[in-house]
Amino acid sequence: MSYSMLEISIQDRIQTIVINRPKQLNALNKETIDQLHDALKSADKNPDVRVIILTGSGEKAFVAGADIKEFADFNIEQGQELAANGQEILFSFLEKLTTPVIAAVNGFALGGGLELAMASHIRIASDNAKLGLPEVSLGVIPGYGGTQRLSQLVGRGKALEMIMTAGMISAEEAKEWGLVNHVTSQEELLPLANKIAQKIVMNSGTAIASAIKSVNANYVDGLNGYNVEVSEFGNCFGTDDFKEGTTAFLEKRKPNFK
Ligand code: CO8
Repeated sequence: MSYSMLEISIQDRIQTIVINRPKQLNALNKETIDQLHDALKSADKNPDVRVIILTGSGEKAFVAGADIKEFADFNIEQGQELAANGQEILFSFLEKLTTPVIAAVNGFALGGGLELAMASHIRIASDNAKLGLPEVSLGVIPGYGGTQRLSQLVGRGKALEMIMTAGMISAEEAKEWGLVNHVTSQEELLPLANKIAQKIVMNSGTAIASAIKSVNANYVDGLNGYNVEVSEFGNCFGTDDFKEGTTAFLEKRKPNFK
């Protein structure tokens, strides 16, 4: 697939995906969602990619939401289909990727944009970022998993306040709320994302994949996360990374994970 809405680069096993619709503040139209699905899927399958950084082009927005022009005249069935399809191919898909994804929030992260950041495994923000779920001001609700993931990240009370007021919070407030892990200047945002990614790259990819599956299991109905952890823990013992990691420790050297 060619990516007219994305810019993709790779360095030191870290792939950076830039959502590139700056004139529309990187709003997620269908094409962008399809391309993101394909790009994330390819990156996850690519053994040369160990971490993905997701960001928006320009200095103003990460993603200003789903593309409002696309769904303004939808009916009930089309609305449900839009949300279900988006959740399946992008938001839940991203959350379940076993390659870690860092969202570098470089400006507005609104509606579907904040939902995209929340589906990522780690979020960091620049100090000009504004985060919010303004959907109720448009007569809809967050439909890409926002009602669920925001409550998981900041608690039910704060989530409901943010959703019901349709307001935006600053990057600093988002950090205080636990919605982002770090806040830095716009210039330092991608270097910080890369610094975190480089630390992840040093560790075992198979163990990281098991950790993501185990943590995610806590949020899946009918799954016992402790049981998933036990099973994933056991699986690690069958990996080359486990042999390399423990051997390196015993030989007093740094591991070299393939
Ligand atoms: N969709 C489409 N176009 C957008 C969007 C968007 N979400 N956000 C901005 N744009 C466009 C504007 O229309 C404008 O285009 P044009 O120049 O052609 O008029 C351009 O980007 C620049 O925007 P502004 O001129 O408005 O820039 P400002 O600096 O004045 O304002 C804001 C910036 C505050 C970010 C403002 O653009 C804004 O409020 N945008 C909409 C934010 C929003 O409501 N986002 C939530 C959308 S709904 C959503 O995400 C639902 C997710 C779940 C859906 C599930 C399926 C139904």
